[in-house]
Amino acid sequence: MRLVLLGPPGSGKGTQAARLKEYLQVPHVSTGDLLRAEVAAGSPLGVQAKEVMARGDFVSDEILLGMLEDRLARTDTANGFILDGYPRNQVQADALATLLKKIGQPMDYAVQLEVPTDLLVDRIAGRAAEEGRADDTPEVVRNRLDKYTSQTAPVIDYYRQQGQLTVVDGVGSLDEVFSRIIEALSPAKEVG
Ligand code: B4P
Repeated sequence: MRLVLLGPPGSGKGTQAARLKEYLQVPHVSTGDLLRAEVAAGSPLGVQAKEVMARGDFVSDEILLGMLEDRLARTDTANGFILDGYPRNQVQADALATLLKKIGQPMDYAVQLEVPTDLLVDRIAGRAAEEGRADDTPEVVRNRLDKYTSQTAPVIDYYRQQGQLTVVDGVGSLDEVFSRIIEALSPAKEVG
């Protein structure tokens, strides 16, 4: 199964992708995690990405596409993948469509996790207290939410128009949200 998880920062994309990975037995491809690994390794790309991420801005479309192409070229994605954090704007959505066509891996679902903004802010504040991520400070979170509204939210309409969008209520316990996603995907899972 090839699945894209969409939703604002704090909507539970990474959290649910970690569970879906076990359930669907396909890798979780998080562009945020790929970038954080580059930052941790101190690679030239990581050095470039570090400041951009700390501001809550988007890293360049060109860098992201290169990273994604490399990741999806790995053999573990042969039976599918869960893509989390990409696309974040229309340029990336178009690039993804072209890439998936090129590698002959059509997307099955775009799942949007819907969560009200005040809850997103609470969740991220909780993570900030636990993990101390550089981009989880209140000011940076505001910027990330603004970027989501102006650049990522329109991508949701694009998937809706393509007939690929499934909207899932992201409010509730981790188990509740997970069950809703599985339910939304079940016809595709049965088909295989
Ligand atoms: P990401 O790593 O994608 O960060 P995110 O949007 O906050 O989502 P994440 O998956 O981590 O959080 P989740 O909602 O699961 O991106 C980080 C940065 O990388 C971006 O700002 C950007 O700079 C860069 N970047 C990444 N992709 C890019 C791209 N394509 N183009 C350009 N730049 C890119 O969880 C958040 C918190 O909520 C957690 O603490 C979790 O425990 C909690 N939570 C989740 N579900 C819950 C629930 N049901 N109830 C209560 N709490 C819950």
